[in-house]
Amino acid sequence: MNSRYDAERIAPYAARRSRALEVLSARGAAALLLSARPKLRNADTEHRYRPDSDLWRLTGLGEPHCALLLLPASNGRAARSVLFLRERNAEQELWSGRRLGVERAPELLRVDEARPIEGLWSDLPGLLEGCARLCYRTGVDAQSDAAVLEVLARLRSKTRSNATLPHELLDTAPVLHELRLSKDQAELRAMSRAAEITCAAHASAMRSARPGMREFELEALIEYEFRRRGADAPAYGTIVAGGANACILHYVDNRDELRDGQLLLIDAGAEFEHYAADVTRTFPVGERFSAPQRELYELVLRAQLAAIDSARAGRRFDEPHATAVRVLVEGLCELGLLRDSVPAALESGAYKRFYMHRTSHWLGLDVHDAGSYVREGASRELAPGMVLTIEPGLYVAEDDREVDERWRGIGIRIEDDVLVTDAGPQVLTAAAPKAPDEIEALRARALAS
Ligand SMILES: [Mn+2]
Repeated sequence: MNSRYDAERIAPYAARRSRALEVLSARGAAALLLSARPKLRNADTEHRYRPDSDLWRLTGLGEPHCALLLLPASNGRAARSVLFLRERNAEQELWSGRRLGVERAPELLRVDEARPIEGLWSDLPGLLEGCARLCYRTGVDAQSDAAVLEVLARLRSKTRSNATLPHELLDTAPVLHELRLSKDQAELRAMSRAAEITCAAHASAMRSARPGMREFELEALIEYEFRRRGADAPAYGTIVAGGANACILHYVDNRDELRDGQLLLIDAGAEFEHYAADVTRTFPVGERFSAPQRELYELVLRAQLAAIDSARAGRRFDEPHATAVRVLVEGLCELGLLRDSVPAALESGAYKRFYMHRTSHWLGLDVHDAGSYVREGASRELAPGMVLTIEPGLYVAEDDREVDERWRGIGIRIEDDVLVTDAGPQVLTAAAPKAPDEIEALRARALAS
């Protein structure tokens, strides 16, 4: 059998499953996790398959058409995992690729039991007897929602008096998604690799950009670097935005020509073993920043460094954002882009004209990763093992007549991925250059060669 299922690789998935079974047992809840449905791109052509993050995290199985049922300990019976998956089929495998198969799954994935996926909905009622609750995420797939409700209705119609049956449907978020917040060692290894690949790609783009190139040439270069270094895919749509295109936050057209004198904003991250990196760098298309570009760039960088420094265990999740906003507003007032006093601009939110998004989100299997941002109504405390982005920016619209002309059409964002540790914030993506002098030196060398 290939190394995809070797014992060392599978061990962390089995450990996460044990932890999930503990949490579920404490609540008397079973959990049903379904694989992502293959999606059509157009006509009969499918998108490349990307497994569901929850299912992947607890099995390491990337196949479509499978499901994991986690059953809590009850009545002296130990908690257990039942994996439903496709059976092997030589003819089908010839067309669509190898399958793990029902026979090999228990040994290789260390699940307690494996069954054919065709039996999922008919087996479920029997397996759920004895469970008081079912943890299942509604609203993702209507067809599966209907099947789950039917199973629950079928169970309810049973009249045997002493059977415990699921009478409550729990969302996966407060139960299983909380476990995704603090990353284990294997997850951090995958995230560090995603970060490393991403930084190499950004550095390569910084060396390769030339006036006269089209944005998509750099998109292609970035994604080539991702793939050739072993990334699964880009973790999200690559943004390559020259000049004022950087002021469109989710710009993905990537087809304009780059001109000397512009800044180039690249927001791109690799996915490795389905863990994401999320990095933004902004640098001159020519050799140097113009004076106004450099002033705004240094301001965003100051805000970012201060925000990173505040991403510490015990502080609140929203503290990096508050820090970034404070630094940005002070700078905008100093430069004359905001004419209020600092407290007035903070109070009125006038800065949102130039900085309209948040500074951070969780990062992990999903770019905007699972896990709540609040606890008991307040921003939650950061703890070691959590990974978040720190990504302040400034965007001055091309047609903003209220600011001096020299600022118009400048868009800047600087984004890194930060691991909270006992020893303070650890920047996973520090290898992508961001100091302005370093960037200018790199650009000068690149343009001379
Ligand atoms: Mn981000």
